[in-house]
Amino acid sequence: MALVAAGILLVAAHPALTRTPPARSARPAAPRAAVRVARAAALDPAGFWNSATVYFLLTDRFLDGDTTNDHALGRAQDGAPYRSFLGGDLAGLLRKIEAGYFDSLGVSAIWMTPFVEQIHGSVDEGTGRTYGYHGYWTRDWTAVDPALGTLDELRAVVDAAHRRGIRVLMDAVINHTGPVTPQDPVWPRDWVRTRPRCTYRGYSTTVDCTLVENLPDVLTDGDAPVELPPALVEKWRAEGRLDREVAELDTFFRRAGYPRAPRYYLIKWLTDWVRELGFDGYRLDTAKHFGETVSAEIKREADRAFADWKRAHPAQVLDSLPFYMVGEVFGWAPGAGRAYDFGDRSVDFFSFGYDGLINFGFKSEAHGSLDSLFTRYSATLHGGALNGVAILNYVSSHDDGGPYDQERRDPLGAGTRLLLAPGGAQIYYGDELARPLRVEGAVGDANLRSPMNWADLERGGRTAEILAHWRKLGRFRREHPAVGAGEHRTIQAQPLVFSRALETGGRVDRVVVALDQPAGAKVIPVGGVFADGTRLVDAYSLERGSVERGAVALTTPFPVVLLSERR
Ligand SMILES: [Ca+2]
Ligand SMILES: [Ca+2]
Repeated sequence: MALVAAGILLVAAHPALTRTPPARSARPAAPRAAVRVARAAALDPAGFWNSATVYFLLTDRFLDGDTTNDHALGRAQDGAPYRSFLGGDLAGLLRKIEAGYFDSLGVSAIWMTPFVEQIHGSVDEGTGRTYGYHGYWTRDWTAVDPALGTLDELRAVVDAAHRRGIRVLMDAVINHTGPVTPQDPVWPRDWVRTRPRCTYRGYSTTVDCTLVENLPDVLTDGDAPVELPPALVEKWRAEGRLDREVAELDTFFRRAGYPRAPRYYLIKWLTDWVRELGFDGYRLDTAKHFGETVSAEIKREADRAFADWKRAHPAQVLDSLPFYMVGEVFGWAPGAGRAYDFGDRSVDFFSFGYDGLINFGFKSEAHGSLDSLFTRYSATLHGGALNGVAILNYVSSHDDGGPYDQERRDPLGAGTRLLLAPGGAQIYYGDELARPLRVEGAVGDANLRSPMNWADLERGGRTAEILAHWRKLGRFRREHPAVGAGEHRTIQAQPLVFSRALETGGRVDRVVVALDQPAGAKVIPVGGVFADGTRLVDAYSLERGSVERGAVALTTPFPVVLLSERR
């Protein structure tokens, strides 16, 4: 929340990436073995996540798989347009996982909005009556919101994704509780501050304050012990689980030795989901609004929880990739290097538990020259300021009022830019179907959160063509980790032809991509990446060709060519 401001196991398990550094550049061609996947090899987290495609969805807006939970907790659909719970749920998400929707897009990980129990009431922050359909207004960190489904359904989602080699990222909120409403009492004064409001002029006015009016800020900085909030005690007693929750907390504090300060309760509750269900990582919400040392603590406990889950579920462990943490440092972009500048203080979040950060610059930078953008990103990720860490690019998101293409004028170009850029790619649900980002009646961020336009896809036509484009690119990314994690080299500037190469345990994954090509016959220079005589396949058209005199001639109706060695 930012108020301000593998694949299928047998055939497409994610290519293993070892710690071997990527090739500095494409080498002169020589006979070489086909790049094949070895799941068991040690994985380099930055390489994995820079090559990953993360699918981000608002569970409430994705698919309604069970209409019986649509009015859970007595919440009415009486909010402002697109500001009530609208029915989407875990059952719907499960259905799409099992239908292979994510596999067909080459998705490596699903990031769903927070599933924990939200405030029961609603508030108006100036954009109309709003419910916690988005998941960022927690009431109870230990329960699944019944509008989204049950604990069993959540477990089924994670298990089903894992069976397909798809990881699941939990969206974790520690900065604030939900707003106060007539049905949702404020947490005790030793748990939260309710003022001042952040003014975002420096570090303290970004951290030690409430993001907006009536969004209590958890006291994540102090070490003073606090008791459980009475409202939670009453709730858990009514649910018959008070004794168990209290005993678990006692065990946690005894083992860890932490003071009973608010943040450690939250860390216990957040990491329990990892320990119980096997989430593969966190997307940490509002990362710049609580002290960075807190994220390091979260990571330490999450690592422990993930190891516990793996020990208890050996048959479900995908591989040795460690727990992943990607942060929402709103406004950070790779051009800034590792640090985020608060004005009066600069913080290197990568040094505090984050393996990756969301890239808030891509959606603007993608309007410029792709040659320049790709070259710049590759240079910073390979030997530059961001060597060894991950970035997550996006063209639209739930919070970004200035997406790459709000009118969806160029959904194919958006896919090309996002899925071929160096770094991780975040597909925001519906990017691949040109889901409208401006909807009748919606105000502010509600425009970005319209229900998934499955009906457009069922009608076929243009929407199906757009999806086909995203699928080809997404599967190419999954098949070739060099696309996101390899080193970029421009072969020809106009029209753009480039290569990516990634060395993994002595083997090299190489691709050549050509954009803006004419329909019909085309000749693609491969710049010595592939030797003369090498047999290539274009993953976009499935046309085949061989390299002759440093180029391959193809006839395809498409402007995009995605070349790799034929196996
Ligand atoms: Ca439902
Ligand atoms: Ca804060």
